[in-house]
Amino acid sequence: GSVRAVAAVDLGATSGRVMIGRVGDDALDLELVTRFPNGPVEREDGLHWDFDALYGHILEGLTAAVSREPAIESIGIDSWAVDYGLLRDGELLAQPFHYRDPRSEQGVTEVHEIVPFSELYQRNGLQFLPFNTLYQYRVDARLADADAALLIPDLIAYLLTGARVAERTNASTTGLLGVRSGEWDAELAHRLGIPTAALPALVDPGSAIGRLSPELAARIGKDLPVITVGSHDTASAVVAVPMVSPNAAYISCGTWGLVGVELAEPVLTDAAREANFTHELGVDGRYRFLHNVTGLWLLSETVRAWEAEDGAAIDLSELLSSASAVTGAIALFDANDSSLSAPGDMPARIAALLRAQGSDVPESRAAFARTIVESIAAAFAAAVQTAADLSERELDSIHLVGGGSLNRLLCQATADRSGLPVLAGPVEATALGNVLVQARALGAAPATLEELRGLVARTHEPERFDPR
Ligand code: LRH
Repeated sequence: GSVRAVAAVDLGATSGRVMIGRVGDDALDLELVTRFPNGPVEREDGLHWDFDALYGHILEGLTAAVSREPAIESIGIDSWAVDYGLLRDGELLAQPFHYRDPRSEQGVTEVHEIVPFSELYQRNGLQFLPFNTLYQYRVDARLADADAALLIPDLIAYLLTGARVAERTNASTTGLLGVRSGEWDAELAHRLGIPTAALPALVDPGSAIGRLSPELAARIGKDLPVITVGSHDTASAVVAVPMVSPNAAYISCGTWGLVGVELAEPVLTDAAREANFTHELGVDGRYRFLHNVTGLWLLSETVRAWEAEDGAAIDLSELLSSASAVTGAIALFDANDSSLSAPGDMPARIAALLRAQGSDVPESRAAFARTIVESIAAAFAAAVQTAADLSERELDSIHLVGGGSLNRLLCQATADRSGLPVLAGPVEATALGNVLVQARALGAAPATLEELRGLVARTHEPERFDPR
């Protein structure tokens, strides 16, 4: 059969990319067009994203994609969750805040005074994360002046097409969707003083929501539709996890490690709430029953601090191979400790945690990196076990996708600590999931998630790490 092409915009917390995806009967591949850096920017009023820069990179990337592959038929956009921009009269009110900005702490206190967390969990099914959008909205004074609040991928789609929608998988991370209904919980918003007028109509992944404005069609070189995908990056990643067993767990590992299983029904028990397991909405109405583990953030922030100290770049693969060669006892710390969530100073903060628990601080950088990777793997293994217990499943394997799947030390350590085989890859699961959902909407890919995953499995065979 013929091969069809789409463009995928995929924005992670540390880098973004525009890719060409090609899909055929037994073909699925990605071509990188541009990759650009992303990260927190400190401004007078706190940590932000440089949204204007991101948008500029996206337009350049789409233009280059169409010139390389004129057969591109549509555009799909995904990004990290929870963050948003406010529009008034079609203009962005300010550069969006970064979810690591501490302003949301006050929002947490205020929201939980009005609606206790146990009630919130029954309503929205979300694990507690201090930056869930509802806490941010609660302390955002500008929300009252806005006529729309759009999550990052929806904001980009709006700028491209003029269509204002809220794609459902990402909207579920706001905390304002009913976990069972998948609709805005207007009563909850009302109690929290969050104006519902700014919340756009919800749409499912796979909807053609609009076409490029004439001006942008001319600039990019083609009049294209924007098709919603699982616009929460983790939702797109889970689409492309090549799970063939119903008893597989997944870990989508980039800045975060999202660890869990896919469910058809929510598990809204006290035990799930106490274990802080979330129910984010997935593509095709599935639940992403998972826990956020701090992932490669710990390593990238550590390396960033060492590079600043040295005034020179560090070769990550060299660091990891020397870390693999470290022998002897390895100290572990709690990767999820809240003291590690802000940017900056990571080696010192990890050392403080180790000292506070009476552990020796590794002296060499290799040993320090080993401690980080093993601590992440230990947290992954614990979360997999909790997912198995809470969902009452006998798990037989762990799929590890995303950037972390390239980290062989992490894959092996996760297998060793969980006692389960780790099936690593694809590294670009998120972009693949984005491409597949567009292709399916165009009639160019099979109908069910199981078939889509089968295509990923056939074209991107995972690498197996058996527990030792
Ligand atoms: C991963 C991710 C994760 C969210 C966090 C804000 O990129 O989307 O699923 O919890 O960023």
